[in-house]
Amino acid sequence: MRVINVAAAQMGPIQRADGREVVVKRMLALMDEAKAKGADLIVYPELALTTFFPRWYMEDQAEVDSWFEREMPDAAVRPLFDRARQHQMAMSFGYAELTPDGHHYNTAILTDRNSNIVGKYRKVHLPGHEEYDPTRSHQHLEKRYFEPGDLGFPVWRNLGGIVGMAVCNDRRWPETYRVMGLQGVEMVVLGYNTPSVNSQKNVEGPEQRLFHNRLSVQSGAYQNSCWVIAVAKAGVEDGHPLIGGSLIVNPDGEIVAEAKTEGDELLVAPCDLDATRFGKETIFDFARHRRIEHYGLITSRTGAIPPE
Ligand code: CDV
Repeated sequence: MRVINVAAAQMGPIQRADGREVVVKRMLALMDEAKAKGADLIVYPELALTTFFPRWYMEDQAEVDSWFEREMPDAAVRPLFDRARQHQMAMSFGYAELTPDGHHYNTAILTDRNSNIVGKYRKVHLPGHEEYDPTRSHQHLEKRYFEPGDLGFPVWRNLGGIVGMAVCNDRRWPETYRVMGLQGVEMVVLGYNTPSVNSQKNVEGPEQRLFHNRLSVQSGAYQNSCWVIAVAKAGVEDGHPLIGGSLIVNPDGEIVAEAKTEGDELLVAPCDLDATRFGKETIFDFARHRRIEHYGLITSRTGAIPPE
């Protein structure tokens, strides 16, 4: 057995006025609870340090940049790194990254037990739109504030296993998991901020959104025989509701833990990486069963083109 005790640290809402110090205090409380429960790895949501700012239409670039971190760790976040090292706990969390040469990404990092950053991922599948859209019930301006990630879907050796990352909307795309699956991924960690209602279809409410969350995460885990840890930022941020429903899913695609609230809530589960082997050696033994001669369209065509 190669067990990683994983803590999925769902976070309740962060209001626009909440400073990073307040948020980091909440993250530290979750980390201390995770330590008390024997966690080796703690996973926080997408954009864990701030409110989900892409819901706000902004034209002033200085205002936009105030939501981004220019270095990692910066002063506000350093206590998290210090506490994680003290606890000998690996961690992953999402944040808005502004690089020294001016690029903006929706980023997640992975650290080892000594708080060294061993992995960085930049969100590839950016949802939403670039300009203010009055037809939507709320704005989702990720395409305005972020560039698509430029790092692909790498995986890293950490905690005795092979770990990959994704961010929110990436979890809905089978390509996300498969590219990591082809590198032998054993655990995918991801965070999300999913509005409880579809901004373009108001009958798609929280129940259906939670269903799509489970469907995406469970199928990604099963079809690549890996653990998936999916962690929400949830609850009502300045009047805008986000679903909870954080999940720990095993390599059979079964849910082993699921959040019950829309607040700060910790799920802890022992995840045996050797449990990934059966699927990887049988029905999803890629080397024996995949037929890449038929998959060319996946990388040569972006949008669907129906026959004449
Ligand atoms: N933050 C996200 O990527 N949210 C999307 C919403 C817009 C659908 C998601 O996939 O949950």
